[in-house]
Amino acid sequence: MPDPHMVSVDDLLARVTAIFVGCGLRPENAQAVARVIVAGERDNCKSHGIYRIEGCLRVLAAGKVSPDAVPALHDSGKAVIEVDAGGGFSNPAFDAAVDALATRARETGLAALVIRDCLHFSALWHDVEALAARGLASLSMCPSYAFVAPAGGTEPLLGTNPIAFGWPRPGPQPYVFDFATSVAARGEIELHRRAGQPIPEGWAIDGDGAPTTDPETALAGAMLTFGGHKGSAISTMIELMAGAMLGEFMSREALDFMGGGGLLPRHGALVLALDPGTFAARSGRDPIAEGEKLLGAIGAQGARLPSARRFAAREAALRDGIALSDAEMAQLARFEAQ
Ligand code: NDP
Ligand code: PYC
Repeated sequence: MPDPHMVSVDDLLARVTAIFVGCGLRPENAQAVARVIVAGERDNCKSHGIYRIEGCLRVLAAGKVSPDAVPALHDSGKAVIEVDAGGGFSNPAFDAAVDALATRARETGLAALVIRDCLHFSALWHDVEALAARGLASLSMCPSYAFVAPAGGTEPLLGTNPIAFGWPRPGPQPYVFDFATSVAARGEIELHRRAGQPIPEGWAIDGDGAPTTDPETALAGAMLTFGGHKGSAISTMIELMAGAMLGEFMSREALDFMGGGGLLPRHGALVLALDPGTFAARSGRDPIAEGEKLLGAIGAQGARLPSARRFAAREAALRDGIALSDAEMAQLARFEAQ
């Protein structure tokens, strides 16, 4: 990047929060959405960083998200806790429920959070990191829009359906992986399109089912699942668990409801939280220490752990600031002037 502009994490957070407040979001909602976007930029996850502001503003302008939704927590004392996002963004709903979820998981060993009726655009590592910081293992997943063909098919039917896993470790950096079940997130293809760059082979097919490296053709055709039939099955599981099982939209329905993929998708999300201490209690072994043996052995082979790149980017950003290009600075200024 030629001569990037260095912006501190706190300054970027203040600016992005102000953009959303200026667009009418309730301050708590603006803060929650800005936090996850700035965290993405800080960790150099460009596909879910400040590039997402535009999509959030578009859905706000279209009146398809409730700016002042107040998340409503429904806790009947059972293992499953629900939070109704009320047609608002998912992030404030998660923030409103995470402590209740963690408390229930510690009480019972295993608890689930159902997020209902939310606009979802964000990376999921944010959720599982929050639970790892509370000493819990977790899985987070949600459907998306039907942009992805099932393995062996050619028509978009599944979402890019992300799944994230978090495992607590001694120290501030948990074990976390987080990925789309498509080969790449749709945001990555969109960023290639904007940069005028071809996408790698194997990411997508055109309308006739032929492989394509043209981002425009890929966005109009169908994306492919990672790992062929294996990613296809995991993506299907996410449709069933975080869509059908919750009584919320699956990716096909989300696309039909919004009348196309131009706006952020509205659906539900599922977060499972597990207390390792409860599961291991009768074994007499310390699950975190046992986990460290494996994670250490992976590192000893010279293999990197998922999120290691992200944590390194985070450290650099907290120390030196976030590097933004001229185009990104200009875009921020445009949003601020709106
Ligand atoms: P990536 O392929 O960029 O990364 C997937 C995971 O693999 C990350 O945890 C990454 O860690 C890790 N990883 C990458 N390379 C290696 C390696 N060589 N060795 C070990 N680990 C590695 O993710 P995707 O493009 O699939 O997804 C990007 C984001 O998009 C996710 O955060 C996801 O939640 C989000 N998303 C959200 C959707 C939604 O509906 N809200 C839909 C689809 C995606 P690291 O980051 O450190 O490289
Ligand atoms: O990048 O695939 C994606 C995506 C869809 C919804 C949010 N992110």
